[in-house]
Amino acid sequence: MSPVAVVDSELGYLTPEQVAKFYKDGYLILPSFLSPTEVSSLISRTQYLLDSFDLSSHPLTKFTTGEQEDESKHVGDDYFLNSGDKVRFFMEEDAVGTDGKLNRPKYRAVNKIGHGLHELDPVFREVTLHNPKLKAVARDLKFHKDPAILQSMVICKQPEIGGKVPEHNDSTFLYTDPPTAVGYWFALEPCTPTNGALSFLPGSHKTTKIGKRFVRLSGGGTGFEKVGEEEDSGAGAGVGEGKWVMECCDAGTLVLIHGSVLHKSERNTSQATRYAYTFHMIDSEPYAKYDEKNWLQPTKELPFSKLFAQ
Ligand SMILES: O=C(O)CCC(=O)C(=O)O
Repeated sequence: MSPVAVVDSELGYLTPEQVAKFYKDGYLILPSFLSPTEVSSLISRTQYLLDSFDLSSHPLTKFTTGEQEDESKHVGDDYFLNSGDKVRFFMEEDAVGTDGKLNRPKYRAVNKIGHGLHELDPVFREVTLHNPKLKAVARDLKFHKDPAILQSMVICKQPEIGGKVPEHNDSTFLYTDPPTAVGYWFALEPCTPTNGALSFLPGSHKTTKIGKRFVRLSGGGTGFEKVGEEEDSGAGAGVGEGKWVMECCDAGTLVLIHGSVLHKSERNTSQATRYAYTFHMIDSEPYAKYDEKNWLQPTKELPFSKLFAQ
């Protein structure tokens, strides 16, 4: 642990008003959290990764967060399930033709890169695990006692085909008992009404029960499973109609996302990319138990890193 980082992170970053807003709305927008230099180094690194990955050995795995019946066919393969400690590339659905081939250059075809960037890639690692400002935010928020980091990704939201992300909450996908997921989402480019800015249903974290979770199925693949006796009061078409707030923002903005708050983003219909970097924090044992059925599992080689121990 670096002594400088400890001193800086203990200075604090969030005001009491910002902390209160996070707990009231279930999310918080922090403009200019990343400096322009940090943003351009993350964009350059993303472009390097997109240019240099090997398409010839790629299974052309598509990614969707929808709940269509065929979802497990898309995501329930080894390429997805074993990506927690790797840097892998998932394609936009509309970038793969009926012949199974990409219909555009690979750097314009990738929906997201995941899910071990924060551990394995030096540039993403630095901004995630060795960032005094981030430690200060986590300390100020007091959401976690001993936060661990997992499931990092760059979401590319490609021009014209960047798929919509239906309304969901993150604790469904990264279940702990009790639920403790928080998303840290960084805009690397301006987010606008036409390129797929995030939208939120403010306050929904207080009324939404985590009634289902996304699990590895015993017979292989993935699916949704009911949690306890709770009715799932969460995502569904038409939920919260008229009450959603779209949060357009500039590059460098950090958005904190409570694991129970409903959020979504629309398809990118513009000519511009909408790169974002995101990862999640959960609390560690004994404060929360990470579910062994979760799609993403820590490995012996790469357990979840604890933020305050870095
Ligand atoms: O970046 C997006 O469009 C969606 C992100 C999201 O929903 C998430 O990280 O949970």
